[in-house]
Amino acid sequence: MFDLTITGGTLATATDTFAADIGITDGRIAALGHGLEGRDTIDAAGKLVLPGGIEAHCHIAQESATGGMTSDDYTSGSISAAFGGNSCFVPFAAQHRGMGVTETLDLYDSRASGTSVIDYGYHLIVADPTPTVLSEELPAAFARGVTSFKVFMTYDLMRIDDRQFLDILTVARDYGALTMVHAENSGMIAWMTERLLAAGHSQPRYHAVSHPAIAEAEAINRAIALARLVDAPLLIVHVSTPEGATLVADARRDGAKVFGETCTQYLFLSRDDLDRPGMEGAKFMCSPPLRDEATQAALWRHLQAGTFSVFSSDHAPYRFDATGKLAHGPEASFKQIANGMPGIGMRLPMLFSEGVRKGRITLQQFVALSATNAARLYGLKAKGSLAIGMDADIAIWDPEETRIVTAEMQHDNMDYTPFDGREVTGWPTTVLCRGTRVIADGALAVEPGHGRYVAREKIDLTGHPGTRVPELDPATNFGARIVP
Ligand code: DUC
Ligand code: ZN
Ligand code: ZN
Repeated sequence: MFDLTITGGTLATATDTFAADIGITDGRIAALGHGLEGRDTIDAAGKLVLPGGIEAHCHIAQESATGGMTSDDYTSGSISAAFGGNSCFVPFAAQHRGMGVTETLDLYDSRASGTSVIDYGYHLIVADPTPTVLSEELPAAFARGVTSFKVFMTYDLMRIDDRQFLDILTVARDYGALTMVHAENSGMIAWMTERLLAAGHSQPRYHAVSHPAIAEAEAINRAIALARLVDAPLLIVHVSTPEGATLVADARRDGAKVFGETCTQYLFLSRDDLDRPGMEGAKFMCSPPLRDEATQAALWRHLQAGTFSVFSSDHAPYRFDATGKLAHGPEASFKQIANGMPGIGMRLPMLFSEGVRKGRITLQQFVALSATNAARLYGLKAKGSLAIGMDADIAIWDPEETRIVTAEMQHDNMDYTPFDGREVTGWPTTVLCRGTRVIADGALAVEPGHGRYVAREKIDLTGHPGTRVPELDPATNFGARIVP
């Protein structure tokens, strides 16, 4: 007799689809089989039973370098994520210059502890890689289960230079952590911005012009070269251009430990959205910016072909009011408007509806992109699949339910959704985190605090042989030993 059974559903993993019941005991999957009995039962007849989603790129209770705070905290952010089919998320803990890394993680612990409805971890943003950070605090972060570090190649208050980037890549490599990078060329963006503003082009639409595609391609190319120099794993986050995606695909084909992520908005929105009347376009400002429809099609092809290991929302919620997008008033220039848009609750419904339902990707690809790949890449060993012994993190989907997207159905602390008015088919109706219903038949069923911090493990690089440059190969560098 199990604590809970989920019966009669169609299960899907990243490799298979099959009919089975699930038996859950002590929050873990204890059996997959037929005729299982439990003290409690969820009837999943006619439903898809999938691994709970893992949202691996979102900004929650995070202040930007200029002081603006995201509108979602770990309660509203996690609730919105859960309604969107997720049972775990990994927001960022952002170090700002002058802060220590341990201090940063303690701060985020104080924000997240006891407030989330789903399990969580953090990626660390490293903006100030001092010698102490590199030699003591990053290893200490790794030891407490923070096994991925994001760096920025742009933004004056956040960016690191190439040499600092190499330092972080090397420390991360040595500990088994993954470096993530926001790859855009800072100088190109600053140069374009200055000239656009001087010419009076300050409206939201010019945000896209100020971040040209070539700025992303240049930075991705450089980031990959830096990672290859020291044979370190690297994930390029929020890839928004075919040029960038091709660089990722080429590096992967060469054996480099390079991974790519794209996000909902780059598949479904375009720079035309930035051209909406008045300041409406500000709702669609994110970095890298939205591109065009040919880009959307190319990114879909890369998603289909496996270039992207991770598909995320990049939920960066700033309300369309003076607390967020309009903090510098209704006449603010694109340079003053907070970058980012909400979408933590829409990532999976959009991908399911437009991807699986429309035959662009298989259900297996959907599961891989929604949970399994992120679990493997980010060291969430007990999550991301339906297998005996794993956490019973499960999303039960009604594949036929059709909804029209509204801001109200998001459950976040936002006043808009960029996907307003879209019709989606397929919706997660019940979501479990460690065997407990977080969402039960469309309603929130736990208190904040159900979610626990998950200490993550080192990255699994099986199947990624890496590359070695001759100058760092003891066989061809006259024996110099710079990198072990
Ligand atoms: N990078 C992100 O990852 N999200 C929001 C804005 C940004 O620059
Ligand atoms: Zn970024
Ligand atoms: Zn982001």
